[in-house]
Amino acid sequence: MKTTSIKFLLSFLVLGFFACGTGEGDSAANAPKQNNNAPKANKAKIPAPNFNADSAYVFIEKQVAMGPRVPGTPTQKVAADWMANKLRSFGAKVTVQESTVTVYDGTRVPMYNVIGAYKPEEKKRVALFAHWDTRPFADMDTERKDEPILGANDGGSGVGVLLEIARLIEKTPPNVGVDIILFDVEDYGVERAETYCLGSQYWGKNPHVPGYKAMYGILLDMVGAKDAIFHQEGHSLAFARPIVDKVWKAANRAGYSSYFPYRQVNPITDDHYFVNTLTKIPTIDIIQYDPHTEKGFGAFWHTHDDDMDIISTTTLKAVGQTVLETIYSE
Ligand code: AHN
Ligand code: ZN
Repeated sequence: MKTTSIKFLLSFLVLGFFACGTGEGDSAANAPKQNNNAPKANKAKIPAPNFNADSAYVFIEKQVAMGPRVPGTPTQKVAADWMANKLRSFGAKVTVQESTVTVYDGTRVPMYNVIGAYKPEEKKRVALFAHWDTRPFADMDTERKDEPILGANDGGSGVGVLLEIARLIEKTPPNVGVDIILFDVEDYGVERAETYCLGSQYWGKNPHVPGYKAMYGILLDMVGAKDAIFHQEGHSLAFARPIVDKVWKAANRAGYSSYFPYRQVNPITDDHYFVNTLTKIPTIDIIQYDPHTEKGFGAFWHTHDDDMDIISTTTLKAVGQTVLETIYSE
């Protein structure tokens, strides 16, 4: 009985002390002040480096110069090795995830997902995705429909932007860990959605690090064409609306809001769909898609026009600087 009442009295006194102890004059005033406007992390904010769009452009040129990067052709391995070496040269810890996947017609092809990790021990991470393979046919063209495309934009552009980001991360590391994840065998599909994105489906089921987690993911797909616009895509909004908000705000701060209008478009089956459903990492897709055009994806899409002539350093800059602004504000 006695101890209970003493405990009660003690807790009353303790509560009372904290309830009143908010004045400037009390002993807690010597402790560092909390700034409620500071970013959640108590690390100092590092300004985003300057994205060099000419450098990204050259990374795209290098890929296109290899010819089509089609799964099952000799160029596939050449391109995978080139990307792995590039990431290594920019200080990333590189993993090449190698397997074999079965495409729509039953053909088995090799698959190389190329992954570069920065600060691999850091728990707070951001995953940046792109596909690097190119389509084995030009089914949207009027001629040479059975020949592979060069894929400067569809394949090349996302890799070009992410390699430039890797180059900058080595020089100015952000607070968070970053993984650059380049998926193979995205564009070997026909009609059915599951015939696309075979590299990301493999990675989602077999992450390169067991139990891999990131705070969020950003997929870049067709991010280099002249006059591209990036709308808020349906799956991104359904699975990762706060990340869409975060990235669109970053675009605004970086001065590229005209490339990122606040307009929603229907869901698109892309690598982010499989990342979201298989790993639960909230992941958005920055993808050129305009429902008011004939194809939605630009006129070059899945044709032989997808070459260096349609690539714009202005578009690359808008996307690259926006992604950097997002990462460096963590
Ligand atoms: C489909 O065409 C089903 N999805 C678009 C994904 C894609 C193809 N991205 C680039 N090429
Ligand atoms: Zn494609």
